[in-house]
Amino acid sequence: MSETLRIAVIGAGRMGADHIQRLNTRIHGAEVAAVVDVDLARAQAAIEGIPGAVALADAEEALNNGDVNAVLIATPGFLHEDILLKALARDIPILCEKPMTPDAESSWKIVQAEEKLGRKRIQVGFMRRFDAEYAALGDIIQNQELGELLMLHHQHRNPTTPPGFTNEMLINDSVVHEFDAIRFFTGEEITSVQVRLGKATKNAPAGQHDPQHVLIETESGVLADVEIFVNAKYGYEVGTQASFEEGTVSIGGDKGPYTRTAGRWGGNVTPGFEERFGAAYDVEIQAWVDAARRGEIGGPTAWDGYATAACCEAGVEAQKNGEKVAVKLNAKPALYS
Ligand code: ISE
Repeated sequence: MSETLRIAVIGAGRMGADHIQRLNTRIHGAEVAAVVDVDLARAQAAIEGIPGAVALADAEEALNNGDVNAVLIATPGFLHEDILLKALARDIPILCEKPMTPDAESSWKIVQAEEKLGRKRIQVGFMRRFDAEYAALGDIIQNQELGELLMLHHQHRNPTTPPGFTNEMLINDSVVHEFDAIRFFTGEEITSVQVRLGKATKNAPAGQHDPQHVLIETESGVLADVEIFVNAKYGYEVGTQASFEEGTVSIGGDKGPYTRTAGRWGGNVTPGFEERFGAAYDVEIQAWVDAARRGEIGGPTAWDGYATAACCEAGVEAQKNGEKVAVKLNAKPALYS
C-alpha cells in the first residue's frame, strides 16, 4: 500500500457533505485535505473538526495544491467535465459522482482523455453495485442459479424533488442508476429506450411529468422496465424483481423492525437514498480508496459513465417523441475491455 489519499472533495452539497463525513469517520487510508464549494461558507462549515483540511472556492486551486493527491467530485453533473479533464491532466485518482457528464459527447471526451493517459483513473459513483442485495442478485444472474434471466422490473420512487429538478432529470439524474444496474446485472449494453407518459400526479412541480414508465432492451433481448416516480410522497423506495426461467428474485424490500401494536402492524419507510444506500456508499468509497492506493480503480469505469450517458440521451429523446430510441455507442477502447 502506498501513501494515504489526501482528497479534495469538490462540492459540499447533499452528497459531498455525506462523503466528507464518511471519509472523516469511517474510511481507512484516506483523509479530507480540501473542500471546495462556490459557497465558501458551506466549504468552511464542511471542514469544521477536520484537522489539516482547507476550505476553497475554486476547484483548480485545490487540484494545484501539493497536499492533494486524489479528488472526489460531487458537484452537479454539468460541472464535471472541466474538473475531470484537469484531474486527469494531474494523473491522480478520481471518484466522480454520477452522472459522469450530462451527455454522451462530453462523456466520450472524458473516455478519450483517459485513453490518451493510458490508465484508468476515473471511478464513477454508481453506488448500487456495492449494495449487498444488488451484489447477491448479480451473482444469481451470473451463476444462472435460476436459469437464464428474462426480465427485470424496477421501481424507483423518491419522496420529492429538490428545486430545479427538471423533467429530463427524471432520466439523467434518477433512471441513470437503472441504466447502470441493468448493464451491471446483464453484463450487456442497452440497445434501446422508450418512455411512456401516462396519468400524472398532481404533486409534481410545474414542468415535470411524474411518474414515467421507461422500457429498456439489452443486446440479448432482456426486457427491463422502470417506474420512475420522483414525487411519491410516502418515502424512498428502490426495488427490483428479476424473472428467470426457473423463478423470480426480489430485492429492495423495506427492512425491520416490524412492529405490532395498538391494533396495527408495520414499520418505517426509508426516508431517502442516504439511508437506503448508506452502507453501499461506505463500501464503494473504501473500494475506491483501497484500489487508488494500489494505482487502480475499484468500480465502474469512465466507459460505464459514457455508456449510461448515451442511454440517458436516448431516454430524453424518447421522453419527447414516445418512440423506441436506439442507443448509439462508439467502439469500446481497449483500455476498458
Ligand atoms: C439522486 O441524485 C440519486 O442519485 C438517488 O440515488 C436517486 O434515487 C435520485 O432519484 C436522484 O435524484
